[in-house]
Amino acid sequence: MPSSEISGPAEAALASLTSSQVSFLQSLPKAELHAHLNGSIPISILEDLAHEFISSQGNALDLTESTEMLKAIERFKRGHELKEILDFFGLFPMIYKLTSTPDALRRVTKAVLSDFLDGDRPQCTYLELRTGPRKTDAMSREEYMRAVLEEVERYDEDKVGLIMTLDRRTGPDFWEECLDIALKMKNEGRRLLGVDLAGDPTKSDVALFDTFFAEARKAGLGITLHIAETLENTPEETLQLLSYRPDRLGHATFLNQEAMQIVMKDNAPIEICLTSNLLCKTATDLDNHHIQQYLKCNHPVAICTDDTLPFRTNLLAEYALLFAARPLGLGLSEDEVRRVAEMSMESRFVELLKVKDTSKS
Ligand code: 6MZ
Repeated sequence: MPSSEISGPAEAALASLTSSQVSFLQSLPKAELHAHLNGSIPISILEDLAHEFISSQGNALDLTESTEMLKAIERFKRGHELKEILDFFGLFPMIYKLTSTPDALRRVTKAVLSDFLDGDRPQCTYLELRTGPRKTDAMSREEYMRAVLEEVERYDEDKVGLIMTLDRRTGPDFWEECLDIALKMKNEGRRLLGVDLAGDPTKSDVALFDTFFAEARKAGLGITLHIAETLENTPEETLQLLSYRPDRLGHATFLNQEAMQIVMKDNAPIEICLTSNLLCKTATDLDNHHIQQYLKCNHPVAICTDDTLPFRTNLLAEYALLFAARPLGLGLSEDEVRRVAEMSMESRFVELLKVKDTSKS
């Protein structure tokens, strides 16, 4: 993503760095491990899809819908003002309208992969992209996964892998279908590395998913879970999620002491999304961001973007938030930033599952 497309705190941090500091950040091998496909679509591609959608409507054109769509694109360009995290989930129905055919899905997957991995200055060395299999009028959930995997597998396996996301708002019917698809993909040797639980953090009873995660683990898939993302996530829910023995954790913003002790003991890396947390207001500022407590005790973290489209950021700019002097950034030294980047590479599922395999034998 060209830096002109970013805005907000990460852009300010990046703009404050000297060109040699930016080159240093660019030179670091780093892994992006928490990026949602439909939240990472380059704005130009989304805009093209919107125009094509509108012109394909012909006489059936719904003027209100098309106006709303174009207004939403303009808001994406300006950067969204979110009052709270729940506003964020309302952004997706419009995006989903534009990525509901296999062709459109392939096109956005290709663009997202290219945005992270291609060009003179790729955002990352390695990418684990995640997405939830969506059933539409034009494709089944299995066709959805196959379309995304096809694009992922155009790259070498030391560049990119896929994670299947389950939406918390669903239940057994949904996860049973997803489990079948995941096991089929795994048996076929496709590049599905792991599974995730995401979506509106205030919804659902996470105990509904225990069999899904047990079966996924048995099949050799990695597990990452969005956990304790908001204050509304109860300590009981957090402990239930930790009982699935996740290999990594997404956000882990509001862990109480008991949960923190388990996380430290299991040494599960934390996927940290600084701009996402600031804009969704689950962190008030960088000084009070939960990354501080993990860095203090040298607990593994991986810096990630979450959703570059609504959060107007990129991975380089997220690293700038670590490196820039206070108050724009956390003011970490070169050695500290280098170590954080190394931790991201060590937190790839391929590495974590290797370690677990060795410790079993
Ligand atoms: C929880 C999130 C998220 O799967 O359609 N998603 N879930 N917390 C977040 N951080 C603020 N960011 C994205 O990607 C979009 C979907 O990912 C989940 C939401 O369910 C969103 O609908 P895919 O590719």
